[in-house]
Amino acid sequence: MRLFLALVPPPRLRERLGELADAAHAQCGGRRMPDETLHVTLAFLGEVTEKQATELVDGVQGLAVEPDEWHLDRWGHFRQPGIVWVGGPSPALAALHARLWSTLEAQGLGSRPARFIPHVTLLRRADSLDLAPLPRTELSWAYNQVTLIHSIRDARGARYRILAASPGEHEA
Ligand code: 2AM
Repeated sequence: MRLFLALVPPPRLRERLGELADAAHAQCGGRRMPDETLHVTLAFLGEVTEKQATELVDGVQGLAVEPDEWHLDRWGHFRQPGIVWVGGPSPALAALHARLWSTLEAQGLGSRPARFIPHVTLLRRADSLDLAPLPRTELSWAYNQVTLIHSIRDARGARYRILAASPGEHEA
């Protein structure tokens, strides 16, 4: 099964991100990510075995996440494959990313990426990557919980199923 670790936005922030996705879609076209799939990926694990998935569930349920706040104050893109995102640098998220990957590598799981650009993907296969006309973004994301997600791919894209979450509560 194909798994990843992510932060999942609380409902009100999800709505705000959805509004940004609408604005980006009106400007850039492409495929808008459905609201229910919006997240920031902390670690993409790819295909893992059932046994590894069980170990990951246990690990995430015992994970202590220092509460912090992430400021999403910029638009960005990845030229291939036409991804448009919102995000911004965060030493706290970079530290969480590094800590997660140290644990995952010790378990022989996944492959640590060369760099980490904290972002929420809003569009894929955008027709235009001219982001200059987009409205300013000033979102704040208070987080305290990491979620383990199963990505189930079908003809329409991917559906996400939450397998486990670290201790902590979502805000409204
Ligand atoms: P994204 O964070 O830029 O959107 C589930 O597929 C999530 O893991 C997606 O959000 C996606 O990117 C990320 N992802 C998918 N395939 C990946 C890969 N091969 N390497 C790194 N991240 C990947």
